[in-house]
Amino acid sequence: MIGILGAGALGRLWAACLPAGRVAFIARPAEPAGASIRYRFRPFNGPETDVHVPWLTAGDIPEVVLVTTKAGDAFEAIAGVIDRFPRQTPIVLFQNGLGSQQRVAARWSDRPILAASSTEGANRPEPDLLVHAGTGDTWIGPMTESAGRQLNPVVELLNASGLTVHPEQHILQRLWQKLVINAGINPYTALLDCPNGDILASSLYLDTIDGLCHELSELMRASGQGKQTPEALRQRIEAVARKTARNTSSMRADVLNGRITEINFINGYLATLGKDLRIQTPVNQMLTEQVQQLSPG
Ligand code: NAD
Ligand code: KPL
Repeated sequence: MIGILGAGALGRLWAACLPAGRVAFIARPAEPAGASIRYRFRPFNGPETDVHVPWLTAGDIPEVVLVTTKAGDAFEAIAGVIDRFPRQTPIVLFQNGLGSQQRVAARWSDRPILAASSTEGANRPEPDLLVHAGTGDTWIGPMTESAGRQLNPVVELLNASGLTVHPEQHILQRLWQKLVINAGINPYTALLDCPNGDILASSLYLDTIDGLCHELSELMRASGQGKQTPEALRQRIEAVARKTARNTSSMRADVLNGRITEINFINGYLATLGKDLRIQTPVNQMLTEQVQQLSPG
């Protein structure tokens, strides 16, 4: 059995793609685990299907736990249920950004904690409909020492989904690469309330992107992520903004739906890291504060 903690868009995507009967959602401690969760699944290609996913029962021991909450919820969600699972159960963190993964790995350093970086796209235009909006790749790698031994078995289990899953020994590097893209696109789309491609002609973006890329370059160098020039980072951000030009970013979608954004784990993480490393991060700080004002909490 594969346990999924967080029955939102990404959790429902994995539950729909993994073989039926092999998956269960994990309820919050105080939540009565009633009837199964039912929803319609619209795959990227092919007809819609109905999906029923049961709740994990007290006697079920999952082979692996996928954590698919938002970054700000992951630590508390895991803390609420982790004592139910044996010490050797691998736990895979699917959160965007950085900060939450390191916090979980530091707290449960004796457990096999892995992190995933995924470019799959899933959303729920209606509560009972899950749309696989874009296919991508998922890289999984170890965050704690004991996770190294579990990497290949976990990747093999998840490959049964038909989604593309790769082992990645240097998962932090992979998460940093995605962080750069999210830091350079998401806050602008949220502040300007526009699709990804439209940020490129805006004065907010044009006035601040070189400063942001300079901060990113300095932070990466000081964090052991190698030397990447601000110009190269800007090119990568702009290539993704053009490729996903008509997309609504996850941060803009969160703001439009009145949800808390993941800004504290994207530009907010970078601003905090800058303070720790004594690197000035005025653009990350400004973007974080402005996006924080757009969402609740
Ligand atoms: P979501 O808001 O749709 O789903 C999160 C779910 O977690 C919600 O159903 C929420 O009720 C649940 N949750 C919160 N606290 C919980 C707790 N204590 N116990 C159990 N469940 C709890 O978010 P999402 O779009 O599925 O994204 C989840 C994470 O995956 C985010 O960090 C996101 O950035 C990342 N991600 C999402 C996608 C995607 O396509 N949706 C792709 C890549 C990465
Ligand atoms: O990952 C994304 C997000 O929206 O969070 C990008 C790459 C910006 C695509 O929309």
